[in-house]
Amino acid sequence: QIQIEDDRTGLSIETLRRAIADNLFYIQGKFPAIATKHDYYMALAYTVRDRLLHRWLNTLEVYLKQDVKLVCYLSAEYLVGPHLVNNLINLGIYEQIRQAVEESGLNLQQLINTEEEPGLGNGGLGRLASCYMDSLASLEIPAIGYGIRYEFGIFDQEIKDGWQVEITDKWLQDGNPWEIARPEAAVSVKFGGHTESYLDDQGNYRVRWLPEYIVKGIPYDTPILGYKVNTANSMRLWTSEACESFDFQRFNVGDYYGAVDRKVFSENLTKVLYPNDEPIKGKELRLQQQYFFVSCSLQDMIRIHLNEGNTLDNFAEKFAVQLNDTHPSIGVAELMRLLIDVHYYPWEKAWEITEKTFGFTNHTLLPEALERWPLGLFGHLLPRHLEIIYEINKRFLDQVRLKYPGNNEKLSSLSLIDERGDKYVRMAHLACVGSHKINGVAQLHSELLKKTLLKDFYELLPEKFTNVTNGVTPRRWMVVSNPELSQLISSKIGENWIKNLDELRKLEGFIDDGGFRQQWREVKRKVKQDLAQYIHDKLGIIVSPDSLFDVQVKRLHEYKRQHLNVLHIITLYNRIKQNPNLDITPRTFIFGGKAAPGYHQAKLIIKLINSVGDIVNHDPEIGERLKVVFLPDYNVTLGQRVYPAADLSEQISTAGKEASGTGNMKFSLNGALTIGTFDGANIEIREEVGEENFFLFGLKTEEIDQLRAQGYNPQDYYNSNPELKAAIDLINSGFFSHGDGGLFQLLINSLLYLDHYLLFADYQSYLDCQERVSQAYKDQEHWTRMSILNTARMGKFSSDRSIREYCDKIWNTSPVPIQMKD
Ligand code: 26Q
Repeated sequence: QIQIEDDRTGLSIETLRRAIADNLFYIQGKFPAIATKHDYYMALAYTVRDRLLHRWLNTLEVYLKQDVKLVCYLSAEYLVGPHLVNNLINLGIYEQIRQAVEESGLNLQQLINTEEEPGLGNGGLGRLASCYMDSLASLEIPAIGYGIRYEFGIFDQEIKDGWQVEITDKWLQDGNPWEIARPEAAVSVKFGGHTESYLDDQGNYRVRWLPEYIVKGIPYDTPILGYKVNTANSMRLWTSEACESFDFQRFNVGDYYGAVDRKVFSENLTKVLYPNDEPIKGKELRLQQQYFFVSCSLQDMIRIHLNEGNTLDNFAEKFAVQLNDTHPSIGVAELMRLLIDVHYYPWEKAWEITEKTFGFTNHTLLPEALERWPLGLFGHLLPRHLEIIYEINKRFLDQVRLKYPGNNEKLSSLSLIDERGDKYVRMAHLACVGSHKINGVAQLHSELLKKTLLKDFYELLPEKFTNVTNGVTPRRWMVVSNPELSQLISSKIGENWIKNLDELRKLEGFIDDGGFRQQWREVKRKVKQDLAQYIHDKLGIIVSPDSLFDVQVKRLHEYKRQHLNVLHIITLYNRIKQNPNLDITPRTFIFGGKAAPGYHQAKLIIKLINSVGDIVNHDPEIGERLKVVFLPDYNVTLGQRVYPAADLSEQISTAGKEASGTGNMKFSLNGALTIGTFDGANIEIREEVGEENFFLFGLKTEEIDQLRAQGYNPQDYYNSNPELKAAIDLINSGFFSHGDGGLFQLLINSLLYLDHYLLFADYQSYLDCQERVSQAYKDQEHWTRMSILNTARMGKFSSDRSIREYCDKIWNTSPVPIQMKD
């Protein structure tokens, strides 16, 4: 019998080759002689998408028919990373496609590198959302990831004269083959105006909201395929458009400009991602974005639910809605509004549904990072929601009064409204009251939440609190990004570790095998060589793959202390200058990360890194011993190059400041050792890999509290530590800034006189620890053992484990396997 493969689903090399040629012709409208790399990328992307669509539609059909419980992840950010290579891996067709592409005379890696990554997030929180989408699909959990389709994502970073320059991210300009618009599922979102009450036919008291304007939300769906399963969930991102009903011809005769203003407003709503990874004060557009995508998403859920013939009575049994930080927390008031004003539920019933529906994940301990909105702004934009929040607050504070009679302190500290000065709506309080579970993102973080930031809530509602330690997907962060190491691992223990990361433990059985350790080192050297090549191509800096690659990549923030790392570099520099024959372990210091455009201190740290690099890299006396590299435009794609090549992972935040960190997990998974503080998930990583395989330094949270209570004076450290003083003085002298001693003054003064993040207090401990690292690196056999053990013991930090915990502790959902029909 002759089998003819379908061009859209077939997997033979010949069929794939033909499909690519076909798409080039019929979708890109090109023939090979005039096709660009990008044309070929698109042709290939559509070829892969066809093979995915099959699974996607099947999945949606099963969800519909079986009326399953859906996890709805609400996140203002997704840092997806490139789709093509991830889909090839998850479909299990990388090898076939590679051959088909090669038979077409092309290079797969080149085409993969052509993809513009969707940068729809700032950093950790957005990337976590994408790791969770991968795990949800891989674990066959029905889910939708709701968010915003920003036309411009996180800016592209260039470095000019050592300074960060921001460039608009035009990720959509060449088209996006991975999304499908669903204009038929558009919804309307109201803003502004006022409310009025009325009595309905039965004499019930009702409220209606008469908005000032209405915006249309159009969903764009992107399939998120699980690893070697048939489940493909959707990421549904909303774009705003002007509403036809506000068409200027019909409604605004004579007010042409006013009508155009409204159209421009509507189209601006989802234009750009705010490039800040902490709240910005009073930016109305940001609140508009948050409300817009949350309202679209909740309306979408309700439509899906009612379409399946349900009533909203069992909404909470069919939807588990997770709030990724407070950014979507307006959802609590919005679901109440939809239930009460639109679907006529009584308050009590609506509240019961709402509280059961939502879960809230907190990602910070910094009080200044708590989202609050000025009452005036809030009430102007969302008048009905403010009324609802007042009512929620009134009922909540009644409960508080019962528990703490006569305690006004408690009332004021728990209230949803901050009334200590200017008035604000406290979004974290709204999220806490409106959710049945509240979780932190690492053990320490969840404990500190209960003791500090949300102490009063914990006392009142202890049963709501839980922890789910973050995780990362081993598909993107190992199989996709480090194929060499993945293959070595699979050659020893098979491929099951990719789905069940705990199986990496089996590597411990090979630890005494010198041949295996040799192979491990060879892989590490090869990926270091690749990164060295990249550094040379991009920056013209020559670095040796035999030096210790000491890496810190993450957003720039004072609490993350990139400048502590710089103080170490300068100290080593000074030591060599004092003793030119010093025998030290050669190091390549690699930095990467973006600073929020308005965060001057962070931008100054970037300049400092580059300035120190300029001097150190060109000093003949230093030679090959120290190199400093700042990689511009750190993003997911670049992360995929960097994590595999690291020997040492810098996780040096002030204890108690980093909620979890997730880069720390990616490094360790790829066999880097960590130098880190007692902070976030570092603690759990150390617990897993063993303290002898982790370089711990610095003050712990309680010690920091004590020190602060005594009165911390950074100058004591400066005056009593000659090496610290020398490093600071050298910066101040203008040595790194062509004699301009003032350039870094703001940074230096903030250390000398305030040092909020205790760099000086941790400096000596950090230096001593780095010395232990250097010594350890000299014994390559021992270092390799530690490296292997780091990888072998990372099982816990798979996002699959995190998602299972969310399913059990918070969402009450279980897998729904998808069978393929022919
Ligand atoms: C809020 C309001 C207005 C404008 C911006 C924001 C905003 C945007 C992004 C506030 C915070 C963020 C991002 C926060 C973030 O990335 N937090 C990190 O989350 C990771 C995942 O849990 C943790 O590992 C990190 O420790 C935490 O810093």
